[in-house]
Amino acid sequence: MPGYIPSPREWVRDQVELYERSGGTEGTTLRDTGLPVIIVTHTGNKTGAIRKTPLMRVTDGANYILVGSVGGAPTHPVWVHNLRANPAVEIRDHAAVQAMRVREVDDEAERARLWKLAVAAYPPYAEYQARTTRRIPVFVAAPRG
Ligand code: F42
Repeated sequence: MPGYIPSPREWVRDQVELYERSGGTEGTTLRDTGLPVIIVTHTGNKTGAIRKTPLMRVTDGANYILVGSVGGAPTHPVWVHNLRANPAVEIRDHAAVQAMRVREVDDEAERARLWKLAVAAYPPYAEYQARTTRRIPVFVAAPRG
């Protein structure tokens, strides 16, 4: 069984390392924005390896909203394919770690409601969607079990 494979992006890898090593008391915001970040632990769809992806913290009650924006890049981030293949994830929000299950949002009305929450939490998401022709994937993560 392959274990944990850290992100090839140094700043992402460093954020995950600091966030986890501090027990969720340091490295919990996006660079100088001061906006909160969560860590999503998921499974590589080809390697089966453990992957850890920091994302902006967007909540809807007990659920988290995961936005595959990756800065408005032309292709989906790889983690989107991992979540589609294996929806069981773990989410760390500061000190709290929870087993969760994700589903991708297809319904337009639901997506519109959640997109508003996402943009309220992190306004650049609107700019990222304007920058790309792909429809940015949105997932809902709900507590498992
Ligand atoms: N990205 C977002 O999309 N949305 C956010 O809200 C967001 C916030 C954020 C906050 C802090 C921070 O530090 C980073 C943040 N990011 C955000 C960036 C995010 O953490 C990811 O780095 C970014 O979305 C890119 O994700 P990615 O999965 O495309 O990452 C690439 C660079 C990556 O790690 N690729 C791996 C690699 O080795 O090239 C592959 C990882 C993988 O899962 N491989 C699969 C496997 O089986 O292991 C197989 C791959 C396949 O072909 O299917």
